[in-house]
Amino acid sequence: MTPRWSLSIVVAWMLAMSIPAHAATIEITMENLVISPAEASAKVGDTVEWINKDILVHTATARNGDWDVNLPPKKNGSLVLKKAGTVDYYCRLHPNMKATLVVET
Ligand SMILES: [Cu+2]
Repeated sequence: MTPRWSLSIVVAWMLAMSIPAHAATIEITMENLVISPAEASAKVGDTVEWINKDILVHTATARNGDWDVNLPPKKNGSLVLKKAGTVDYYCRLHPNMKATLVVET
């Protein structure tokens, strides 16, 4: 392996690693009226994708009013996180469905 070839591998690896580090997608499942995981952590710029596996409509509604994502039956909904903080959210239609999202800078 020539030094030049190995350098290009390192550069390619760094590029590949830097993309998910800046914008990950966090998947959160809603199934049988339960949000899982109940506590998820993410960073500003990440996308949160809720996956509704139920045949009911759910929402992911932030208690602080920052966001309100509608999740039709068997559909996904996503959101790009814009600010840091701990956000408690719930389903407006099934208030027992509660979870927390910890967003770091
Ligand atoms: Cu619901």
